Amino acid sequence: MQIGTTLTRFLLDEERHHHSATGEFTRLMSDLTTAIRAISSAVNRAGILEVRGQAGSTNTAGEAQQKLDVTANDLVLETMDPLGHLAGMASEELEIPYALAAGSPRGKYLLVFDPLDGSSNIDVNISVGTIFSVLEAPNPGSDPAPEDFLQSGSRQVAAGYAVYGSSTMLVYTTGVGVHAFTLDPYLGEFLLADQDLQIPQETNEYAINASNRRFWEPAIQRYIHDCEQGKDGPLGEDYNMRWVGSMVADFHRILTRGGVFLYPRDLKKPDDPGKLRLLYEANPMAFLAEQAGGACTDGHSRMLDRKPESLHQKVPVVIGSRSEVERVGQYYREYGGA
Ligand code: P6P
Repeated sequence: MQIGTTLTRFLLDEERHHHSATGEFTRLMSDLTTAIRAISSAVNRAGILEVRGQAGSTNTAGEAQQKLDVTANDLVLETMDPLGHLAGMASEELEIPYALAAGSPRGKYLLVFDPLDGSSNIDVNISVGTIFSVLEAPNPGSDPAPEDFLQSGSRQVAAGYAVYGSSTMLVYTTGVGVHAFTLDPYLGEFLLADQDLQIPQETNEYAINASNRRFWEPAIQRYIHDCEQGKDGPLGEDYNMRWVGSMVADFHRILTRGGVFLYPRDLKKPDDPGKLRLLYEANPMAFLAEQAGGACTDGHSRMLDRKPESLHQKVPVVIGSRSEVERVGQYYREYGGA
């Protein structure tokens, strides 16, 4: 039986692409996968460990926290804190950045993460995920200021996600392609599944929460109408729709077989620019999408160019096959950006 390429081996080989590599990032990723393996175990035993259901608290967006949101968050914080790779962390589940324990060495990176995206799906056994983004700390070795996290997505050192589905997979990029690994629960190792993943340029599949239709801006209304017209409309072929309600699951499908995911600004909450967060959802997924030949915008401009204004800032998201993302952008321009 061939064991294949372990994530650890792949990371060590990948170091060669980064001439200034000190091995620090490799150790960070290796330790982060320890937390991910622990989250995978908790998710897979949710019904047994009685960690399903709501925690009775809310997150930064006022959304009810699931017990597993808190468990996953704590697993990342507790695993990563003492290891010395990070100067600080920020999480969807924490209002302000997490300050490392007094005795923990400060490292050169910042970790920003959504510990359990799509967690409302836990109780119905639908795939959820962990999303992470790694940035360089402006002042390595010391505690970061809150504004140190507010870096454009183009400055990410690495980004990735774990998807807890029929199998647990880890997908990440350091800017040298997108690579996917499957957790072998018996070995306890992530094994290389796909190297240099590419999002098919052409697709006929879209993902959007269609119940918000009446709140969409005209450009989105027009694009989705095109998709629904299928071969009778400008797209010239029938389209299919999927909506998991878990961005990681929807994005993983798009990364694997193409498609476009849209969570646009909608007028249901006119003061909200969107639902998804820039720093720990849109930016990491945008880095992956671009590295896989796809694209990600806020409808108007490249996501990775946006300068974050706050830690939990929300943005509209259009991500996936480049031709579809560009078509949406064209419609926004035709409608004068509305
Ligand atoms: P809706 C999960 O709560 C999430 O942040 C994304 O993972 C997902 O794509 C989206 O929200 C689902 O939103 O409005 O369809 O429930």
